[in-house]
Amino acid sequence: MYEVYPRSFADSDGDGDGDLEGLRQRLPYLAELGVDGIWIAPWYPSPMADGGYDVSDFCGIHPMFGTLDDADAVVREAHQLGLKVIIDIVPNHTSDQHPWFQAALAAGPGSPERGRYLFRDGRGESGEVPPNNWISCFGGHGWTRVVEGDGRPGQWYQHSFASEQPDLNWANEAVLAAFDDIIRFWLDRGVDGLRVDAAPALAKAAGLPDADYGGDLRFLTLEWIGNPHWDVDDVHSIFRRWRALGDAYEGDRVFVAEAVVSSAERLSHYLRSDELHSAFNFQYMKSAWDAGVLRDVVEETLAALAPVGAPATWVLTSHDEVRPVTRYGRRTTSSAHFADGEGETSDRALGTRRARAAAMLMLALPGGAYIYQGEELGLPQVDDLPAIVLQDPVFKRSGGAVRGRDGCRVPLPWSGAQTPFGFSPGGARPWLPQPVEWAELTVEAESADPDSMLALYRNALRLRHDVGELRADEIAWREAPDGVLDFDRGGGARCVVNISGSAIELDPEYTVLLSSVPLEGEALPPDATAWLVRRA
Ligand code: TEU
Repeated sequence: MYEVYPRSFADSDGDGDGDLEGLRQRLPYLAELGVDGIWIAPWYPSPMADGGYDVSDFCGIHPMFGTLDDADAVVREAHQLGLKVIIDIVPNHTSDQHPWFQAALAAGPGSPERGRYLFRDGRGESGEVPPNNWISCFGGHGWTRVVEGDGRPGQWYQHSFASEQPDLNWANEAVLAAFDDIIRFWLDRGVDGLRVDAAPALAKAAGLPDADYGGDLRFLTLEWIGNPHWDVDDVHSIFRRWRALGDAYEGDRVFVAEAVVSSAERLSHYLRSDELHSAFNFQYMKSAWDAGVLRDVVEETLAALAPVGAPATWVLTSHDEVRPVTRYGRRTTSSAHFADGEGETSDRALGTRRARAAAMLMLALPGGAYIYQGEELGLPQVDDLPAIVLQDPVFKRSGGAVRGRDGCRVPLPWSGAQTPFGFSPGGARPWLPQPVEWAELTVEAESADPDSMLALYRNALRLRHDVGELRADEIAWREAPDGVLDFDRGGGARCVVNISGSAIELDPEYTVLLSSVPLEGEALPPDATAWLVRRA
């Protein structure tokens, strides 16, 4: 699957923002790349306080992106090209500009309108202290106080993310019923599935008790156990309801959870046979470039998902993460938090080399894989965007201490030697500036270079289709030196990843199908991966 971040994919009308017509025109590129489908990040009307994850109408299309007709055309033409289409649904919160929230502000305390959200009176003498100690993912506390109709400070509302993203109250049947209709609206239009944003956030512990963050006031959901606003067990009844709703449709309709939780075992709960179908593997995505760590995550993932019969997914990055060629070239190669590794210098050549090896590892594992737009071009994180163009609420809410995620959202370079590199027609200025060095990283330039990252992704995806063993369910580990991953796939195929400091000899009984670096003789150098097949 290929993640499309529509604002940065392709701009057809020259306003510097990507749009659905731009996406439609470029669908053949994705079919040719060899992916089976696309996941489109939010395309809804939105004030863009959080890159479109602040939705003001769940059944519309942002005018920046086009119209519902344009969305239908994307789905129709994707299907004609054999691509599935999954769209993002953002059920945890709305925009503060959503009519529901505006009605809640107007209606006042105790109203059914406020009951759609988590409004509470404050503590302290005049309600000036937030109702509890919950924090926001983007920094600061997770409550904002409103001004009531009489002009006085009044109740507080809870938000797991920015203050422009009030959390919905999923204990309220009216919210459940409204989302049933929203999900049907899109399934009726023919989308193949929904990616469920921030799935573990939906349910909150009854009574909204204080959380114990153990002194670390960061949103470290990978580590949270027993948190009252994340991965609360009540969340599962919502997904059982959705599964029943999706199963009533003809064809294969899937739900994909975005669920950053504390273990593969906790994740497996979302993937029980009557809940969601698959989930992004954040344990894997956030792992350091380290053979032992990666092997442990692969084994834990497969062991945890087997009992629920769910397929694994493997993913290196997304619109929220530091781009792999930058991350793997830093000293800190893990990414538990947005800020991890920020400010460290990155060795681009080393990072690119490792990202190539990592891509081949990911694509050799049993299950699905997600590629984020630009990953296939080896784009680096743009970590020197001027502060004036930064839009991520992380930047603002951290008082500028954390730059945030804009650096992985810079518009794609398609062709030509000058910005906007074919992203926009007529030389328009893209909404985030592209580095001039991206002339070497355009689709056009990389298509002409057999050693490019794009060529590697195309070759790897083609082999995944053509060599059935690479798609087998089984994986069998072989004894390997420290720092080396070596496993069989489906009998005849084999993947070797060298994360040790020195070259290793490859088994002469095998021949190389694909390697992440050119090989000299029978040796696999450090930070490289080879796919092998047994000699006839
Ligand atoms: O991200 C939510 C989410 O769970 C992650 O931000 C997670 O908390 C983080 O990776 C911690 O490791 C989703 C979207 O992907 C993101 O772009 C939105 O900003 C966010 O939801 C709010 O809708």
